[in-house]
Amino acid sequence: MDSLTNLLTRVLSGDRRAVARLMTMAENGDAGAREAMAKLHPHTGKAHIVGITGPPGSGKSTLVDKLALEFRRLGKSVGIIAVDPTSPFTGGALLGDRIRMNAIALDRNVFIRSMGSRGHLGGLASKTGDLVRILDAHGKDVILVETVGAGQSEVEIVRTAHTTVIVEVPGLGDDIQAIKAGILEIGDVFVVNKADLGGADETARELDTMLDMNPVDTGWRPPILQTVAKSDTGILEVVDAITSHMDHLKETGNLKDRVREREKTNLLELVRDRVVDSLMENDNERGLEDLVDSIMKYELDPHTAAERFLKPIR
Ligand SMILES: Nc1nc2c(ncn2[C@@H]2O[C@H](COP(=O)(O)OP(=O)(O)O)[C@@H](O)[C@H]2O)c(=O)[nH]1
Ligand SMILES: [Mg+2]
Repeated sequence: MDSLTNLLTRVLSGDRRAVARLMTMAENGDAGAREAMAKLHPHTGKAHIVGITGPPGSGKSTLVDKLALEFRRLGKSVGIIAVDPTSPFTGGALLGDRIRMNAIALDRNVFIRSMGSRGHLGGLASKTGDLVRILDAHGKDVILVETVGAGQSEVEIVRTAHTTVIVEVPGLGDDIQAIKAGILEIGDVFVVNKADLGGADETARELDTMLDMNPVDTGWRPPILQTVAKSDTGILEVVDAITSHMDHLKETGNLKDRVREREKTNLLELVRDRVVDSLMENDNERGLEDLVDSIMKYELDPHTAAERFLKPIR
């Protein structure tokens, strides 16, 4: 048995160290990782993938921690992937998350992985997707993916989920309009965390009004729940809502559409990454810089520059 097959066998039989190792390979874009991911594919598709997003400091990690405990109580195994765009670290637990998630870090049925996104020039969503697939094949029932709801890549990550939970905090006031613009459409469950701070009812009402203005045709009206993640209040309701959403997806047949959409997005991102990678090979980095120079000197417009850059593969 070669070492890659051996690694895969270990991942599939629940060996945590093998999982960590394969994740590092996948994050580094290791050649062996691609082959391994291909062999893993038939073993995926069983997990319920849940995206958790919201502004920094809204309590996502705290909530994820509590959700994981609740899912464990229900007998489900849990995978957690925390994508932190502010962190330069990759391939290991961030100190903060490691401390915060200590309660569940000792549970062998929970696997936690943190991922910094700096240094991933694009490709973050597909790399997160690889980690999710590894945990899926590894046999985790529920996979919680935490990401800061800010940029485009975060939205893309969340789109890889079956169920998306949007975490907000009370007292957003006028800001709520701006934040909600792109977030409303992707939220399946809304959580107003830090309800202990007061003003949660009002924030929940505002969200409710905005959801009314954005009617969905899927037949799922996203519930708006209030939690105090810090002290375990309202967690069970969030778990129930997440589970109900999956039930709804299955009953309506929307699950297949979602998965299909996800695979399509993922495939396109992989293609995009490969195209860019192959264009950057053979010292073409220099060519890129030259084109940028030309744009800045108004000798070339961006579209023409893009056309020239693409020439080697046209
Ligand atoms: N008052 C209050 N603080 C909370 C609650 N949940 C989390 N926090 C605190 O908010 C801070 C940020 O939490 P964290 O989970 O790291 O937020 P994240 O950046 O969204 O992952 C921490 O100090 C938490 O202890 C809550 O329900 N109420
Ligand atoms: Mg966090």
